[in-house]
Amino acid sequence: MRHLTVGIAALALMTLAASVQAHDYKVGALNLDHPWARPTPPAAPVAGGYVAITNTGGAPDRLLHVESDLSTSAQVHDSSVVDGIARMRPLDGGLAIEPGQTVRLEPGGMHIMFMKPARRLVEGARFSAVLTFENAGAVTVEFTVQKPGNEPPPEAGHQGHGG
Ligand SMILES: [Cu+2]
Repeated sequence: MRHLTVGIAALALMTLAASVQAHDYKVGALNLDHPWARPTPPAAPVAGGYVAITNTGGAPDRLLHVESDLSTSAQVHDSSVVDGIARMRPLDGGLAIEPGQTVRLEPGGMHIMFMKPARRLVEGARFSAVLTFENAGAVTVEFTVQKPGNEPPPEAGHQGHGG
């Protein structure tokens, strides 16, 4: 019994250690790798959230909406640079993830935009959000607040093939 308790404590510690590094989630045929958000200045009007979503199934899926206690409204945005000016717009109809595809939400590209965040995001903090997909359903994930460029290295064998 004592041995079992120690084992569980060790497991809990290992889980804790892993949680400050990469973290990922599965829902249906989707893998969500390392949700993270940028630290924000005080009273920032928006906060950007990022995650890589891989569709391991045989049917397309789409991210329909995002809810979080961080903000009353969150949207999926696409970014583009037009005449040297970065612009973003909400993705109509959600974010499609085709079978076998990994869609990376990252700075300068598509992202989740938390509107009017209720609090400042400081490095090392976490917040949760519910991502709802058309087929896979809803999944609660934790976003880690970190500076861009601090992402853990991609797992071996998970790198893209260029393009
Ligand atoms: Cu945006």
